[in-house]
Amino acid sequence: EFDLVTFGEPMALLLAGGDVPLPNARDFVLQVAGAESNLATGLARLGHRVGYFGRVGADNFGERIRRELRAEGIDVSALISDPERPTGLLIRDSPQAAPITVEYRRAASAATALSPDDLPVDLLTATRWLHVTGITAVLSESALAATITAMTIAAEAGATVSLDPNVRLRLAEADRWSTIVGRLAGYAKIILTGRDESELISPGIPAQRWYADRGAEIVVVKDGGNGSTEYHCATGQSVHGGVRTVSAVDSVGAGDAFNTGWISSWLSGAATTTAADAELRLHTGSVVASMVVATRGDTPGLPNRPTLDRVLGRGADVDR
Ligand code: KDG
Repeated sequence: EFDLVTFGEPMALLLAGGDVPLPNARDFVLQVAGAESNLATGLARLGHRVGYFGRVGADNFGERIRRELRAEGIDVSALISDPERPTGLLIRDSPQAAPITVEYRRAASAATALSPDDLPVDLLTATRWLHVTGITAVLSESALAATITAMTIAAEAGATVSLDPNVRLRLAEADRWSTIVGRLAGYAKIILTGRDESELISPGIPAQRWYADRGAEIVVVKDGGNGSTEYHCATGQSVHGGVRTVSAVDSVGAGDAFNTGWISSWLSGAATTTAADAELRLHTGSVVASMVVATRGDTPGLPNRPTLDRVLGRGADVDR
């Protein structure tokens, strides 16, 4: 019934307006953030059937997140509203002449209480694909247990399971990330990771080797402006993809956008380890990422299907 199911902590994002650094910001734009909800949004916009669950507070931001995700066409029937804990909050800027600053207000948030009891087994057993990130697993012991249980249920029901570590050092130290991602990796067939975070997770060991040792079949390493490389563990072959260069205004969300294009490509038929399929997946990932970094916020740049098709050269430059 679903092309992809994913889960995590959806947050209200207060994004400082314009080029202003956070302490000077006077106006903020409200958006929805969260690595997994970004992926859910991206895939739903591309026409895939998507289910998303997790926890928000029974509060105003929680209501807003639920409405926004539902409006994207995502099934949020299993998203829990917690009357006792607040919705997670992310506050950040996107200045053009300084590094981005992120502040979290997510300690003891609703999502930290995620537990195996919250898992919607009906969704997890009715999906072609389950995507998880390390972020959810580092939120709490119960969220880690929920993540592993969800991966097990979906894999047993025949879903392809993918993992993006998505290391955020604000949430845990590198050692803890390495331990937790190592545990999750044993349940995932496909790894979508960033080059920098791989150096934190497996210092001195190439990501493709570290994850292959833990059972991965495909490891995709995203390396920003240097492009991305897909490693096929069984054969030792790799395929490199370039980047689509645009003038970037906000790099946050690039990884989720890449995953959106890569996974969408697979779900739409490019699902083998041939070089042609790998090239199409990497190219689609880089195109979606380029569209997101050219806009402020995590999701406003995520395209719908006709727009993506045109950027991929399957339509007119101008739709008029
Ligand atoms: O991947 C983009 C994310 O960094 C953002 O949406 C927030 O999930 C998030 C996090 O935990 O930092």
